[in-house]
Amino acid sequence: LYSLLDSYLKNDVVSIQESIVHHVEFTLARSRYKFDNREAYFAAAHSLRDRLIERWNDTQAWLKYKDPKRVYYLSMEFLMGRTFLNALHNLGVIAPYQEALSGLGYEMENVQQAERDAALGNGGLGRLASCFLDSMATLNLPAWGYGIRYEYGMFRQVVSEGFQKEQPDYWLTFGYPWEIERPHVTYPVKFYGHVSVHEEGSDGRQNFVWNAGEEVTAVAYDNPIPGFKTPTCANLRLWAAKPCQEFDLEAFNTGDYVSSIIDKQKAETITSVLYPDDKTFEGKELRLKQQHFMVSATLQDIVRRYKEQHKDFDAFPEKVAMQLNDTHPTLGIPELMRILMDENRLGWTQSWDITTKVFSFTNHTVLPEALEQWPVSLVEKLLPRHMQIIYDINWRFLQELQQNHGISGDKLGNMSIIVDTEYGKMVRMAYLALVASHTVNGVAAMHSKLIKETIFKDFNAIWPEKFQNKTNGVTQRRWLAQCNPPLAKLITDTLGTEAWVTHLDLLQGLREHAEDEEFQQKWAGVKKEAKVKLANMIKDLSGDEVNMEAIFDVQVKRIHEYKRQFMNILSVVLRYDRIKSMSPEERKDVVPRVVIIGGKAAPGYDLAKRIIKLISAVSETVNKDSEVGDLLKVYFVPDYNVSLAEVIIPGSDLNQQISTAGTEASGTSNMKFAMNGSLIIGTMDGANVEIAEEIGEENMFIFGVDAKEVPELREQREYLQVDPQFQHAVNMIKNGHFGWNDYFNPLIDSVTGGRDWYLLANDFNSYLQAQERVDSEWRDKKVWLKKSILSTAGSGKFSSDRTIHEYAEDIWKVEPQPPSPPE
Ligand code: 26Y
Repeated sequence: LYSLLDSYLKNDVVSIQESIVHHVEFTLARSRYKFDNREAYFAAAHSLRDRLIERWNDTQAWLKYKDPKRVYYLSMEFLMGRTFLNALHNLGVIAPYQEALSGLGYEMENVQQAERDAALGNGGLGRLASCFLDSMATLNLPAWGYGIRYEYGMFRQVVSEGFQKEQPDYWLTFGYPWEIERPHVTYPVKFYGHVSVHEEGSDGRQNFVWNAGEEVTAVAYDNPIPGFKTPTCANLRLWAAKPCQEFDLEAFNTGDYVSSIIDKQKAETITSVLYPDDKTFEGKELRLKQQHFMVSATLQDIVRRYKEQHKDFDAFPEKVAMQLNDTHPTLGIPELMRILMDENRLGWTQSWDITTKVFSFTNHTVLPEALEQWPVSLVEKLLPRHMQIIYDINWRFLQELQQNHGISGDKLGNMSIIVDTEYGKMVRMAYLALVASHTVNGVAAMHSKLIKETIFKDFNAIWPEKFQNKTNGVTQRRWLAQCNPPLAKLITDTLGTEAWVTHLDLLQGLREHAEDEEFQQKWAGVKKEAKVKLANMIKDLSGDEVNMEAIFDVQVKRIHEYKRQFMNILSVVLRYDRIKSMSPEERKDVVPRVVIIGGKAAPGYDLAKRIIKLISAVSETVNKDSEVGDLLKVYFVPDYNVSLAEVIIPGSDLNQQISTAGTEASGTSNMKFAMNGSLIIGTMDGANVEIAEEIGEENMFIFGVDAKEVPELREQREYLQVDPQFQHAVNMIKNGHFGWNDYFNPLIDSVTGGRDWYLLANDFNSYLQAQERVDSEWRDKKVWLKKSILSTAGSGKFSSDRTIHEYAEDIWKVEPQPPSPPE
């Protein structure tokens, strides 16, 4: 149990080399005299995995012994990226591994590159879940993540002639060394069929029996999550679907053996692919199956673990907290009710009391098109018992509204979990999550305020105490220490301590050096190193050598109208036009820019795909224009993902966070950029507002209307004067300056003629002025460097350690459980 205090596996260079060579020979079955970079990676990964398993076993044994309250983070997405460097860093063994590998003839840098990203998420929400795991482990919290082991992660984006093409991401091809298959941890998950009712017992209580029409097996895969320099190793348990052994034996006796096998294979399709759409809800049956599959396996697992140590359910709320990452795992609510009532014979009142004490829920968006509403007919067909329970929950909830809150009529209908629409009856998942959760939170102060005033207004009126804010954060281990070692070293040297890696507030200590010229020179030096890496990446993808003196101006995130990449490119078009109209003499004063844009469009999101084509078209025209030369370059970086972010973010000078105020719930890349000394040009939206509070508005380039002005401006869109520069940029595209004019018409239509839902035209002038300020401040290197230093210095609040600490204290009521030796 206490071997972690006295590890069996040694971390000296020779022991590490022995273990690497051992894995080359016996795990990979390659010759120990001849292996390539990829094999070196797999062998080193397996050697590190051994060390993780040791910690994992000790941590889990310790938790079983202590039996504290645990927290489970339920999420349909975990956007993990690579694990190798992260695990090395958190275990504090980068240096010996580097030496071990180089002694064997391998460069750490090349070995690392052989790892493929685990991209089991779309964007912000999935990456947040991954940052949270890192922080939970680092804070020694008794925490597990639960999700799905998709065989195909986020698609690979290939850009061909400017058009996005989606390619499957079969990330498991050569095996994934960071997971541990648990063939004995399996649960049956049921679908379809019908419910029968039996009167039973002396109390005459009804007994509901769900006779399923289909059953699949969920198999656990554990992914160890090491904390930074703590003995704790948390767990991410991902479920894979396998055909069920016992079920439908009947089918095999009908004579059609081959079709029966093929039928069985269908079970596996449940976990085959991540849905790549992160903002428009589509009521696809397979997606609902995925959600139920994940929560059913998870709840069976959690209940089994609890029952191993407790004879009844009385202590369940003192031992279990579950966080729902958006509404995607909300079916966990009726599933827990079903398990308690139908499988453990608890009554409704006790089951409901338990359920409402264990669940809490995070909302990540106010955009109506992203809110999940499942057709009652579909839920009824797939999960008949769950639909009954949802009806019961709703009925009791509506009773309560009438009796305790005097609500009736339309208002009652507005709050109902089940709503009648033109497409039939729907289950509003956010309302179900809200009714059953003890706490709901938004992800930045502004967003948490907005949900109380808009989508959850009526609920806030009756349950104001349910609502909280938990401003997002990111892990400084991955997003500063690991991805930017030169900057990390400068920070450590300057502060005289490495403690910022777990106490990010200490970055404040950089403030006093912000104007120190010698320090500024060092700062400029490390920024240059990071820019060189980014420039090399651009060289690899375009063949171009970019101007290192240029502002590296970056916008990387999913492509969406509300994020306004279109507005960015319109300003680039104007900049291009302006340079073209200048005399050679005037051009000497132009501040050079390298504009970098990256991000994936949901495969069915037509306008987003046209935006990608537009960026590519502008890029092509601008980059080959010899008159413009290196005063302006534009690149679309294909296949933006976690690993590319780790190069792009440190190498940027300026980052764009330009969503229409009130639309971006938080944003998290804004925090990563700030940590890495990149200046923000952005709107007062999401977490930008709090970032401005921390690093000072004067150190950012803030523009645009306030969220509170947006609804009224939207009303007036038709009558507003269109900014002439906006019109000019739009006309250039329309007139075919970049080719493909007809193809861009739908895009142009979306922002003209009184449409422009996201107010691009309205914010454009203010945006251009902010861009002017960027140029003028860049000219004064000292001013820019000072702001860059202050950005990093002010980013301490945005550590996910702070966020997780708040969740643990205010919502989960769980405490750190650092393993310690016996008394
Ligand atoms: C239901 C389905 C269509 C769906 C799938 C994924 C809906 C939403 C999502 C993902 C949403 C998401 O990534 N939201 C982002 O969450 C981040 C973490 O809180 C925020 O920083 C960011 O502003 C928000 O857009």
